[in-house]
Order: sequence, then C-alpha cells, then structure tokens
Amino acid sequence: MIRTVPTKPYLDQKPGTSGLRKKVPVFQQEHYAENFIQSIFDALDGFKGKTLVIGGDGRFYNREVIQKAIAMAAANGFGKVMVGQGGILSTPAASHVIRKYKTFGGIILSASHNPGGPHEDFGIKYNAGNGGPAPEKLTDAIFAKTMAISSFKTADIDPIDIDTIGTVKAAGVTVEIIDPVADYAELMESLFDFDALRKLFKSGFRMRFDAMHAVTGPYAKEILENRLGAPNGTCRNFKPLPDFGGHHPDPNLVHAKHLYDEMMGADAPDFGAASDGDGDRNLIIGKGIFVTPSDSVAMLAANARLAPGYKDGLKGIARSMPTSGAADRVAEKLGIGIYETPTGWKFFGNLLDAGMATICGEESAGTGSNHVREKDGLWAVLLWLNILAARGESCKQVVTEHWAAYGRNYYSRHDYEEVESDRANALVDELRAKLGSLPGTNVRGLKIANADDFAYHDPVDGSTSEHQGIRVLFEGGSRVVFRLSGTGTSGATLRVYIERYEPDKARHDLDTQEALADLIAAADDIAGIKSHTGRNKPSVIT
Ligand code: VG1
Ligand code: CO
Repeated sequence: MIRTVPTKPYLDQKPGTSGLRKKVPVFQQEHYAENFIQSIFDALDGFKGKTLVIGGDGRFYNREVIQKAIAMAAANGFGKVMVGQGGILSTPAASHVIRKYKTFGGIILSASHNPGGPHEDFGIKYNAGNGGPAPEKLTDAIFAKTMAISSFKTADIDPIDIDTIGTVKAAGVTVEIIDPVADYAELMESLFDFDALRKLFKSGFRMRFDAMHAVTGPYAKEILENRLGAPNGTCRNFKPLPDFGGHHPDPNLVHAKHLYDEMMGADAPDFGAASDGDGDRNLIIGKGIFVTPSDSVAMLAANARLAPGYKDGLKGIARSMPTSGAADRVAEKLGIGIYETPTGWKFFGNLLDAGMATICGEESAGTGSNHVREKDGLWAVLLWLNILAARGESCKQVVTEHWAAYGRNYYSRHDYEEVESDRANALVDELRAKLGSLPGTNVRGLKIANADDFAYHDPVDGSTSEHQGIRVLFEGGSRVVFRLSGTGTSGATLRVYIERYEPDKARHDLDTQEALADLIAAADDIAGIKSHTGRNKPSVIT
C-alpha cells in the first residue's frame, strides 16, 4: 500500500510570514503539495507512531490536500491523525488541539486573509508540538528539503470520509475525525465569565459578528448564540464557503466596510466584530468607534484581569515591531516586561513557552495569549465582551478612558498591493543604503533621531533574525516603518506603518489620517513611495 514516488524540486517553496502561500493553480501542479508536505516531514525527527493534527479553513482545494496529507502521514509512519470534521479547524483551534492532546504537531491548510477559489490563494503551514507556528529554524530546514527533494511517500488508500465524526484505520494509521468546535469552546469557557456574558446578552446588549464566510462561523455561532444566548442573527456570513463568497476574508476597513458602516449608523448594535479566513484575526468596532488593532492589544492587556483566565495578572506583553507603542505604556504601568518581535506569530512562541509574555499582539488585527500559540480572533472578541460586561461600560467609554489615562497613539498602515517586485525591492534597497545618513536631518519639519533595519535577538534561544523592517524614528517618538509583506502571492506588497503619540487629552478626537498627515508626507519624501511604486495612493488604509 505504501509507495515511494519520484519527484523533482520546485524552487519556489520558501515559507513566508506564515507558511507557504501560492495561487491554487500553483498548488495544483503535479506533486506540488506533496513535495512541500514531504519536506515538512523530512525536516522533522521522531514522529514515528505519534499523532498529527490536520485541518484547514475550508477554502478551495482544502479537501483534496487533506486527503493527500492523511495518506502521506500514514506512509511516513505517523501512528494517528486527528482531522477536523469537514476538514475544518481554525488556526487557534488547531493550536489548541495540538496542545490539549499533546500531539507531535499539526498541518494547517490556509492562506488566512487571502481570497480563496480556483484562481485565488491556498496555503500550508506546520505547527509544532507547542501548538505554535514552526520557528524560523524549522521553516529554513523545510525550505532546504524542498530544494533537494527527490521522492515522497504516500499510501494508496480510499479517500477518508472526513464528514463523519469517528475513528477509522487505513494503511496502519488511525484517523480520528473530531468535532472542530467542541475543544475550543470548552477552552473559552475556562477563560471567560460566561455567566456574566449571558447576563449581558439577556439585558439586551446587541452585537454583530461577521465571520466573512470563513472558518470562524461555526465557532462564533456555537459560542455566541448557542452558549451565550446572543440572539439568532448575531452572527452573519457564518457558513464557511470555499471561495468566501467571492470576498477577501480580511477583516479590515476595506473588506469589512459593511460592518464599519453599520457600526457607525444611527441604529448601530453595541459591539461589532469580524474575523479572517482562518480565524486568527479580529476586527473590533464599538458603537460609533473603530478600535485600532494596536490599541486593542493595549486595552485588552490593561483590562485582562477582569476575565477569570487572567485574574492573576500578566507576566509580560509582546508586540511585533510595527505594532504601535500603546501596549508599552500599559506594560510600564503594570510593571511587567514588554518585548518587541519581528512580524509574524512564530516569534511569540518562545516568549509564551518561557512564561515571559501572557498577551501578544500585532497591528494586523492579531491578538492572543498563552492559552494557545497562535493569534485568536474569537478569543479577542470574548475578552472584549468580558471587559465590557465587567466594567458595565460601552466600548467607546473604555477606549476614550484608556486614551485619557495613557495618551493616544495615532496609528495607520498604508498598503501598496501588487507592486512590481523589482520596483518594491529597489525602494527598499535604496532606503537601506541611506539609513546611515538620515539621523539629524529634517523632513517636513520633523527631525529624524534614528533610522535602522530592525534585527531581533530572541532572548530565549539566542537566535537572530535580520532585515525585519526599516524604522525611521523622529524626535518626540513618532515613527514610520517600511517593510515588504511575506504573505502575498503576486508581486510585492509594501507596508508603511505610521505612528504618532499624543499625550494631550484635548487632541484625542482628531481624524487619524489628518493627525498623521505630516508623517505620511515625510514617509513619501524619505522612501520615494510614489516614484518607486508608480502609485498615487495606497490600495488599503487601515
Ligand atoms: C501579515 C501581517 C502579520 C501577520 C501575517 C499572518 O504578514 O502583517 O502581522 O502575522 O500576515 O497573518 P505580512 O508579511 O503580509 O505583513 V494571517 O492572519 O494572514 O495568518
Ligand atoms: Co489569519
């Protein structure tokens, strides 16, 4: 039953910020998925007889690759695979299942916030036994294997019925189809005050959760409506679709604009939220107020003790470098550690495992804690709800009181999508070359205090990751950061992150883009964004 199949390397299988992402037709090339999966196994040691978790966000091609992965896990000697029913496991739920059942690791099939469908994106990532994304050392090893692969192992088995919960045996491996929601829902019940949340909804609190036709739908429906008693209809677009209904499952102000408009309307619900393709991101919009993800991390950290799971306080906070410094002020006040990591959740794993950080966050709408080793969209929503219930205040009150106490970090990210790779690289190269000459110069009346190419030294394992984003820091604490995305599948995406700290309470209700206008202009002066990209304005502003 077990076969060794000859194959040839594909030279483009380098994992990015979060796994390997390519267009579906790329993944559909002969042996493309098999090569990558075999390379994952080849880079790992000691899994004979152990358990592998397999799940995905339900996007187009998910079911096919799940069958391939099961057959290959069997042929490579895993003893058992656990598969989410229907091939579904959100990224945080997969992380939890890996941890709860002490499995060897897991394969998650997702391209996250990228669109899905026959001509859109697919992805594969590997999470280790701690439940977290493979660290760089491992993704580098996987990449090296993809470049040298000459064969893969698979088993000739009939397709497994992944829609029926239960256990079957095939080619010597035990295949358990599990309820994708149950373990995760139980974990949420252990962290949050579900009684208080039930009371909140009973009192007439109105919420809108938009699952964007992606994986969080079944989780949100079960937890918010079934367990917490939120009225039927609270969850919208909750059925995962292979093409996400033709939309981008990216919960930002462009792709979730309908939610934003509803939350700013006259009859807005009290609280609005959305999550992305694989359920690890969150968008939070209170009635009449959008909560910037960087602010959300800070506010969740500042109030976390109000939830039972965090009643003993936090060990530390970690944020990615481009994420605003709002969380730093909270850490300072709490007297706990603050860690600044490169973009991507894989860099938080060591800090969480070592007990140095409890809450982590990224400006890209990712927030999470030590309950799993991934960011977790619904977790962030439930923590917000728990805080609102405990404080008896509206989201807007919590936000404005936070700004009054800590000051406000005006923050925005400008994305220039699908820029020609050569042009984007030229911009970055030029910027890098002039970093040394920037300090001391003035741009748009702003004095540059420092400029560098961010390198991270992991305090736990001592590893170094270089070229993680170019920072230009101005006197007074404002900054602009430039980096190229590592999750796109066509051309290059330039991300420009802009931040200004404003301590003065009287200046806390400015329009964000206006409050940052001089910095936005300075970013263009410094990097020549318009001339390099040929674009007059960003594709997405968040
Ligand atoms: C983006 C975000 C990053 C996030 C990553 C994966 O990466 O900026 O913060 O961790 O996506 O998120 P990049 O390299 O494109 O900037 V998800 O929800 O797409 O897995
Ligand atoms: Co995601």
